[in-house]
Amino acid sequence: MSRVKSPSAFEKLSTEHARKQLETLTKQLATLAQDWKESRRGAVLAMAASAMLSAALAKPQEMQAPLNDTKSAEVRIVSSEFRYATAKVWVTAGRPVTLVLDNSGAETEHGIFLPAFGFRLMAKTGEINRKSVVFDKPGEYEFACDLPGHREAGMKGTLIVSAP
Ligand SMILES: [Cu+2]
Repeated sequence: MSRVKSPSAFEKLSTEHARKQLETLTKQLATLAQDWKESRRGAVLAMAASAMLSAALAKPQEMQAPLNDTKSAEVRIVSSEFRYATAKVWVTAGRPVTLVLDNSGAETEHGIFLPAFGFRLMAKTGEINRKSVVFDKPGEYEFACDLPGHREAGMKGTLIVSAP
């Protein structure tokens, strides 16, 4: 008997993973069915259940894909009044990076302005916007929200571009 690691071994793992998820979901479905009997929100619950089921069935296939070897790194910056949750951002010079401005929890429009690179990314209330960019000069640069008063209120951070 050979003990070669074959794709089928991996498939087995995936199948087992799917089965476990299905078991959990079956239990959840049973609970939902019970709820359905007791409530008038049956349709909503059934929809939620089928959404969970298809999500579970989709998972094992995702597992078979190689781990995401991102070519363009993504940096997420969450903005609120009046700060960035990520006030220090590290990137590598010469490599494409996608800056994601997550303004989904903010009460007003915010932005990221990097005067050194003439880079600007804005997001309205509730929006998540992204922009890909290559920073080619190593160094430390300030970024800030340049809407009136925001930078002064503390909406600023540092972009550190390291040499490759
Ligand atoms: Cu702002």
